[in-house]
Order: sequence, then C-alpha cells, then structure tokens
Amino acid sequence: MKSLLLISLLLADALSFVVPRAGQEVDYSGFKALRLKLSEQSEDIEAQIEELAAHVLNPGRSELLDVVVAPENVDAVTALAAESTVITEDVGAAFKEETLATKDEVSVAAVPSETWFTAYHPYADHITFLRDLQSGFTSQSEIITTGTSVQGRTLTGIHIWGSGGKGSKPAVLFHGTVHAREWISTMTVEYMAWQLLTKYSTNSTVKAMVDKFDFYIIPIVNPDGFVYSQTTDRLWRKNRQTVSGNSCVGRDINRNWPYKWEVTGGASTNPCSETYKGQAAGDSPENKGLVAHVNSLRDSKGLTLYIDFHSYGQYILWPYGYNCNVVVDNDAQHRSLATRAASAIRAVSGTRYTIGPACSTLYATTGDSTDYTDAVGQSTYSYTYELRDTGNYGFTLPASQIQPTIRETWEGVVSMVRDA
Ligand code: 0X9
Ligand code: ZN
Repeated sequence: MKSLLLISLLLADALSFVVPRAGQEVDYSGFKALRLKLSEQSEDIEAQIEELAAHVLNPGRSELLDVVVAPENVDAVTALAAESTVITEDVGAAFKEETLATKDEVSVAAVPSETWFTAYHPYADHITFLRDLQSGFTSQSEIITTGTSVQGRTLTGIHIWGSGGKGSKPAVLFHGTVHAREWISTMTVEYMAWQLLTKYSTNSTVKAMVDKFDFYIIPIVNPDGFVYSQTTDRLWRKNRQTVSGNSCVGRDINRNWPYKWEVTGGASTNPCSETYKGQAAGDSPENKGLVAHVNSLRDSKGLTLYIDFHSYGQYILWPYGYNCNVVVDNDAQHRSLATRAASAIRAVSGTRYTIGPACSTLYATTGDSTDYTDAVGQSTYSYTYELRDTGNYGFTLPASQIQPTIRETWEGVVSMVRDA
C-alpha cells in the first residue's frame, strides 16, 4: 500500500513542458501517445519520463502511465519503461478527427437542435447554446452565473425547475469541463440540460425528474483553460492562473477545493505539474465561485446529487479521494446508485464502467470537488463520472462518438436521479 501511494504521489507530480511560443498553437503532428508500464522501485525513471513527455494524460495513475511524447523523445521514453504500447501513432492526426464546428453553423436565437451534439464547438458558441436553449423555456429556466475566471470570463450555467416553481426542490448540480481538454464532458453536460428542457412536456420520465429537483447545470467551469485548449494547446488541463516568480501556468481546479486541501499525497505543490494544487485552499477564482454556489445550494433547499463530469476511463467514483481508508457514511447507497447507473449505461450499447470509492478505485486526490460537495456541501450523493473511452482516443474522442456517449450517459443520470 505504501509503495502504491508513493508511486501515485510521484505520478501525480507529472510536469507539463509544452510551452508554445506567443500566439502559436502547439503542433502535435508526429507526437505519439504511449501507455507505459513501469517497473517497481523506479522513482528516478518516472521523473525522467515526466521530463521527456509533453503531457501526462492520467496524472496520478499508479500502474500504467499514458503520455504524449514528441517524435525525438519516443525512443528515450520507451527505453525507460518496462513495457510500452502505442495508443496513438500520430496525435496531431487524431485531433483532426474531432471536428470543431465553425461559427457559421450555429443557428441564431432558436432552441438548438440535436445536431448540436454532432460536433465540438468554440467557447463562444457554447454560451450561445445555453442562452438559446434558455430563451425557449423562459418559464422554467434561467441563466445562472457562479463567478469569474482568472481572465474574466463568467462561469455560466442554467437553472431548470418544474411544476413546484423556481427553487422549490432540493438541488441536483452538474459540472463539466473542469479539465480543459475533456471536451466530451462539455457536450454531455449540455445534453443533460437540453434533454430536461426539450423533453419535459412530452416525456413522463423527464417530467418526473424536473418536478422532483431543481437542476443547476454548468457545462464549462474552467472557461479560460477550455479556450486555451481550443486556441493553443489541445492537451491543456488546468486553469490559466500564474504564480509569481514561476513561469509555469495553471492550477488544477480539481485539486483546489477547500476540504482536506492540505493533506499530502493527492496533488502537487509544483506549479509546473498537471495537478498543481495552488498556494492556498480555494485560491483560484473559479473555485471561489463554485464554492459559493455549492454553499448557497446547501443553505437553501440542500443538495441531493452532485456529478462532476470528466473524461476518460469509464468510471463512476464517489468520495473519498483524500484517503483510501476513510469510507463515506452512505457508501452502500452510493454503491447502489452507481451499480444501477452503470447497468443502465451498459444496456444502451455495451459500454462498461468501473465503479467504486475514488481513492481506492482510481487514485488519491486532495481538494477534489466530490470530497467538498460531500463533506462541506452535505450533498446526499457526490459522483465523478469519467466518460469514454478507456484510452484509445482519450481526450480527443472523435465527434462521431459524441452522440453514443451522451445517450448512454443520459441513461446513467436518469437512473441516479430516479434513485436519489
Ligand atoms: O484526477 C482527476 O481530477 C480526475 N481524473 S481526470 O483524469 N479526469 O483528471 C479524477 C477525480 C476523481 N477522484 C479521485 N480519483 N480521487
Ligand atoms: Zn478530469
């Protein structure tokens, strides 16, 4: 156990070394994605791999490490690993399969159609999507804001209510895109809002969901990082906050929540790391806004269900992240809802999810969202979903997989909301 934690800690310290020149986009042509198996007792080797890699895709994994490596470093990296397999031959070529829609394809001021979910979209169009959706259902929704990013973007979401009226029911809260590169999470969270509003009047299951809870849905909680992943570095993860005296940029918003933030072993204190926790608990503006929102839901009708949507890996996880030996009070109920949700997802087209408490099932994290919503937000249920896939495409899931992913995930969410 000790060595597992040690390895987790070391991997969590993975450093991101791709620094684009001003105004230039990082070109990943010829870069390979590799899955590395490391031999035991290899802390030095891990550090060397992290220095050679452009990005670590799964910082914190204890056994297998997914990395993106420039062509000139591939031989050196594979020589350091006990075993290596190529996940993606040409990362730059794989990005082209994603399909980023252009602005011209977006309709103006009409309820968005389902074709929205056939491509990835620029940031500004996501805001337009939310506003257009809301404007079609003004009597049961409103645009909400939950703070401001480092670069001054508003964290924007939608509040949806049913027959009981605005704010009359306990809250269900969904977050997406805390990690900038996890674009499928944006589309998935938007689909939840789109389904709840466009199907309310015709689908009794949806009506029952919306009449039971007030939904608060924020598809992009890390707007600056998301924009940076679209303009400059497709594999960017963190926010865009600077640290004085250090040239590395970004805090991991999912290591910055002010609960057990100070515990060691589940985040990095190195500003260059993919999992940099920040200088103090909750010291990113994005977290400040999200914390205030969670606390206000807690203090009004209470939080029943929180889901933080990420990719990739196909996991449903629940607290705690900060300690593998601390079990949440209602662990059995968390497991029960997750089991049924995973079956509902699998019934759609066979996609298999692994479920379990976050630390023992995946890896340790301190200052992550679900530990906060559970312990401080007092949410009855708190989950992290890691969406498709298991590493074949990773973060750059082709646009052709958006609809299969959101449809199966919807069934998991329907199941959880019914059971909660
Ligand atoms: O590391 C994270 O923040 C999440 N994984 S991701 O690859 N999307 O970055 C996992 C958070 C879940 N919590 C724990 N595993 N403790
Ligand atoms: Zn993530």
